[in-house]
Amino acid sequence: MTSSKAQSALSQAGSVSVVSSEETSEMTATNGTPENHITYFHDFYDYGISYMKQGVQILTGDGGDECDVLKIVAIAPEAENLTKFYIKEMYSSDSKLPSEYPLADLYMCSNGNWDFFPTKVRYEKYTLENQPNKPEWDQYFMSRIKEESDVTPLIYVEAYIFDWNKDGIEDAFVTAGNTFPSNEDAKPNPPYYDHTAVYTITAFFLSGEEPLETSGYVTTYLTKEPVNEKNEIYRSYNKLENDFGDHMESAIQYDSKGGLIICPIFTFEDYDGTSEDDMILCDIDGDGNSELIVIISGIYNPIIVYKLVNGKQVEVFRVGTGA
Ligand SMILES: [Ca+2]
Ligand SMILES: [Ca+2]
Repeated sequence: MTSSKAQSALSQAGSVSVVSSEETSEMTATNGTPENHITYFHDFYDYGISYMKQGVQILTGDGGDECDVLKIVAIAPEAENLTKFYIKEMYSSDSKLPSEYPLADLYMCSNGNWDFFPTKVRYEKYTLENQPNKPEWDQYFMSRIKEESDVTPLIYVEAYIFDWNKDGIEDAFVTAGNTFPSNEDAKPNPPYYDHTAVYTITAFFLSGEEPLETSGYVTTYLTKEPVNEKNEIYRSYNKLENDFGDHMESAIQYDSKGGLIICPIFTFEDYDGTSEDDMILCDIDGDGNSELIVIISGIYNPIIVYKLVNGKQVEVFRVGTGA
């Protein structure tokens, strides 16, 4: 990294070019895009996600972690020397500030030169007062929640909406979840029912296809039995009067009348928060069609690239994170 930074600085000073003469001639030959082109996704690291070499995609299947991928693309230009294509360009324009969009400050970087975001995305963030009316989504998420509990409300968190397969029917990448971070002083306010669940589920709805759940959990281990280290109850809706138990998140559940209430959760455990899977629609390989890039929440979880093949989503590449 240090030597590239030095190269970059030298380049800016005009004394050394960061691209080889061979690469320079390729660039001029194909209107700004070299024959061999690479695209990285940048968050903390630079993840190679497309490397087209003489018309053939090199990054396919399971690429291992980002270090393994860097070995595969070893002779390709390094990410920090390339043009940045900011993910905020993916979103259709509305009144939101760019910073209100997921991943808005992150970017792709590439030596390609084409429209990286041909499929525009509408982003919707939901509140308890403003929930979407989507029976198709309800059907999927309710069936998942009811695998574990019949008395847990369906709460939507956010959705990315677009038309990836261009059939005029909206496709959506949707997260539902009934927990959220909260740490103000709180008294117990447990749910009315005993057998409730907490969940976070992200699913992709491509028109004409079965929903694809990218990640999710529904669990019923959280009960009204007070936190009590001796009894190995480390997380609960209740705590004993003078006992420990940190409050760092709450759940949304039903009261006795079927209304929604906020139920503080008390815990002895480490709390690493809940988060949603993120997604990007981006033409990473320059074929004019967007790929769906899913960033599974949580450390060590992969970044997965899907392509549309005969109208269906097909996983073509994954790279592990957190190595
Ligand atoms: Ca569609
Ligand atoms: Ca593409």
